[in-house]
Amino acid sequence: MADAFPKIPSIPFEGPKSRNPLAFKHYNADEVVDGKPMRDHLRFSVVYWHTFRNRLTDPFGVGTAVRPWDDGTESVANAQNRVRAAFEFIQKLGAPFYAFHDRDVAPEGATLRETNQNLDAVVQVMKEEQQRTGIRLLWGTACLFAHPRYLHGAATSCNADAFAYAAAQVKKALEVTHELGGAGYVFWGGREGYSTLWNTHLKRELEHLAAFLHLAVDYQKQLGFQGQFYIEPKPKEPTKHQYDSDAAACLNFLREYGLMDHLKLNLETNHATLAGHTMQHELEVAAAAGALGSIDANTGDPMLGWDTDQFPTDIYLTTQCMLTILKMGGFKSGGVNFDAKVRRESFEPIDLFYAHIGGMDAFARGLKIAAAIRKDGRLADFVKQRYASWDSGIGARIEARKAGFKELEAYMLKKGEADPNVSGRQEFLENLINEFI
Ligand code: XUL
Ligand code: CO
Repeated sequence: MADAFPKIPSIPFEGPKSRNPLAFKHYNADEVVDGKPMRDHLRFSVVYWHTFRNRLTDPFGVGTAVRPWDDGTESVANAQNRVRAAFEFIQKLGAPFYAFHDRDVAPEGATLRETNQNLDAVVQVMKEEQQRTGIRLLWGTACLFAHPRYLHGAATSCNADAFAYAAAQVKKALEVTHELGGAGYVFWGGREGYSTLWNTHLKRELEHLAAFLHLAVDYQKQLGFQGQFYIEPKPKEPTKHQYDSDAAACLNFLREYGLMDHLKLNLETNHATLAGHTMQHELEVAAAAGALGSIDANTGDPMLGWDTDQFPTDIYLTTQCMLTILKMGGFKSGGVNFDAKVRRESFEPIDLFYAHIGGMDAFARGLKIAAAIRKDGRLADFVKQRYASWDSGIGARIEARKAGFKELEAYMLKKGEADPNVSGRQEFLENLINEFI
């Protein structure tokens, strides 16, 4: 196959003074930050679905994407060629990972058997391309939301056959993820939710979702797949209410059904904002439970209330992400996965490069800024001081569960009043952060 991006060289690092739009200004893969090369901190990943399958349609218009390497057919040969174009892109960009859904990479056949054969034929090329380039799979997943068989959901469908079909599909997706040496596997509940409660047995659907995940864990063990399982919260779209609505709801679900040891969270910025949270909130909630696994890096548009999946360029956002990730000791199996798409107006192949370069540079800056804030230490010291009353005396006795209500009453009767002691200093801290940005 001829090169898909013949005019585009491998993207170099040229530093902040460069004016070359096809160069990194901040992402320098080998540069050591806080004891580790940027490459290993950030573990950037390109998504197959948006970058290679999204035709840039919207509800009002057809696709606009110009993709000269793609003949537009649903043939296996076209799917195999697309893989070669994808790996050329990822290699030129210098991202170490990618992620895909089963149906992104290979066409659905007339039967499940034929669909599985199509997938095998394309996975062979993916394997060859992984070996040729050294690019690795961050995670695989199954598309359990596009086909009409899943219109009522997959694991939470009212139809047991839809559950069975989804199980067969995930079984195969796990097998190919394992074959490709995937570092993880994601469960995003595409249509696992409801449009109206008038027709929905909510408790039964939740139990089915839990059963589905337990069956997946069983099969993971049978396969010997060591990759990390993740669940990806999202509150709405396509359903009115998705069961995995936010980090707290996912954690509650995992705890209720005995799944906490088996799944971590894959958090996405635009899903956080749809849930009425900041990404920083979602990250902190997951990290506090020891369950922050990976992130889908993107952003929404505050003027648009839907899942616009834009590339992240906001340095405050990337700084907040990297502060929590550094605090938890870095990614283990996860990474910064660009679940983002170019705008419908950005239809040329080169726009895919600009988009990813911008996202990678924004995260590289976020990483450097977060590392500098941590090295400076004033922010962490402030927080530590703010809770100093818990480090000794009555606070330490409460934390150790030694003081009961009787002792606390006696303590306050003697002391008289709880002094608000110090200001929260929000403005002071916002200024402090701005010293670094
Ligand atoms: C949908 C979404 C998915 C998951 C994988 O909003 O984020 O692409 O990341 O199924
Ligand atoms: Co996502």
